[in-house]
Amino acid sequence: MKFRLTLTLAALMIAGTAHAAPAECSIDVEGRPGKQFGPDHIVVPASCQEFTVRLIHTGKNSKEKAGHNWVLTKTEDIDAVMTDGIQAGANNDFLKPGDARILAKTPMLRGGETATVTFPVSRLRAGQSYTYYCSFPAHAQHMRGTLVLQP
Ligand SMILES: [Cu+2]
Repeated sequence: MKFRLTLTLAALMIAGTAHAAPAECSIDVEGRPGKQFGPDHIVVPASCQEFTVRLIHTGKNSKEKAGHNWVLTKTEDIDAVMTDGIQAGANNDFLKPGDARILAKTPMLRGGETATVTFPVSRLRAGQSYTYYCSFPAHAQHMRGTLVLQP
């Protein structure tokens, strides 16, 4: 009886694994105290249909004091997106509403919060440099990373 139960549990665990999203099509990104993203480089496999980023704010501050989000743009767009975002203000998470240059984004989080964003990989092109950053004022200088599509 005990042996059979063990087998059943093992089968359930295998079934659970099979239903989970492929690990390489998702990644956890930590927004850390000291305005750091970990990791600061992401490689998206072209074999993925969609890619999911789970942002974890590992700090303790409020959203107003030191919020973190994860915003993806082409590297050449980031300066203009940031300039427009600062003008859009805190009510818009420092992002211009409807900005088509923003390829993916999470909400602004406070310490301890987690958010997930999933975007179609067809949005990315091989050979194009992408940058992700936190749009909270004065965070982006340090709080940014690069993303590429792996052909
Ligand atoms: Cu931040």
